[in-house]
Amino acid sequence: MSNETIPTHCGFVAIVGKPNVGKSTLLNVMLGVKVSAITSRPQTTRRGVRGVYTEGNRQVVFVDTPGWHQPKDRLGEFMKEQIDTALEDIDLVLWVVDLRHPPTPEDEDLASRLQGVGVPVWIIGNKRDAAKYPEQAMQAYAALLPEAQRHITLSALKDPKAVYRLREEILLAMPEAPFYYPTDIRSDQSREQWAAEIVREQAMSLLREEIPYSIAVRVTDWQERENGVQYIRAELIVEREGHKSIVIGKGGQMLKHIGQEARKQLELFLGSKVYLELVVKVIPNWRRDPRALRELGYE
Ligand SMILES: Nc1nc2c(ncn2[C@@H]2O[C@H](COP(=O)(O)OP(=O)(O)OP(=O)(O)O)[C@@H](O)[C@H]2O)c(=O)[nH]1
Ligand SMILES: [Mg+2]
Repeated sequence: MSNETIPTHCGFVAIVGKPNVGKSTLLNVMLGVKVSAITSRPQTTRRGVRGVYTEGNRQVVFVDTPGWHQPKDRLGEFMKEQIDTALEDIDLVLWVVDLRHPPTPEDEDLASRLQGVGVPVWIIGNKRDAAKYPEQAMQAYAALLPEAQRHITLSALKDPKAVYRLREEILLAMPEAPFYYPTDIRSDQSREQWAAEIVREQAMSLLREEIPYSIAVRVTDWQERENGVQYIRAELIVEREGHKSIVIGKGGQMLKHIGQEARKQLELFLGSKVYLELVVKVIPNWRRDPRALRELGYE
């Protein structure tokens, strides 16, 4: 009959919320691959990470963001800017909240930021599996943002089917527009950035106290060797000599452990053997040093 093509739908969706509520977990489940680092510690995500999901003639570009918090240093300011950037030119906001706890002043602060955002906001009440009073908690969050269009409670960790249902509704809400990314793209990160995040995730999980926050990771070499082994060299950057010896650990045990765990993850996702070389370097007070932040990709 006619050679009309089916129109495509595509949009940007920002995932925002306080630290540790499960934003990155939600994104990874939605995509079916690990795009964003997850740890049990708040402030894991440091930069806006785009995850792309395409199904048929519809595409969603999700932007995972750092947790909403009061910045204490230049890195914190960078993280806050990443949230502002993610809220520009978007079609939908997912405000993720933790149903285990009632709202705090930070939620009020974020809610008032979202009031003027000009696009629909859906409140996603996460960690339903571990919440005693999920309905009451959701009501309290909803009261902070009466204009929110939808209130959805789920468990990103324990109930992937609920996440897929949410993904379906998001796909349907996308406006008519050309695809922003090719259909085989899952993330805007380079493979080096992604691998660095995997290493940082393991370092953050295994180290204690303030050390997780003073670590940055960069991949400085990546080669495919003749036998199919991926050789990856990564630097763990710390702020002080004292931190360096903690990251290396007694007899090198800590660094070895971080390397083993990160290698497992990398091999799982790359589907090939990985030789991971880790070195620890000191850049004094890098979180406050604009040049160092730039070098580490936090600019
Ligand atoms: N019980 C429970 N835990 C969850 C759920 N979703 C995420 N978590 C856990 O919550 C912790 C934080 O998850 P993340 O996905 O890193 O949270 P985030 O909001 O991205 O955190 P930041 O990047 O620090 O802002 C991890 O230990 C997750 O395993 C859930 O549905 N139920
Ligand atoms: Mg995160």
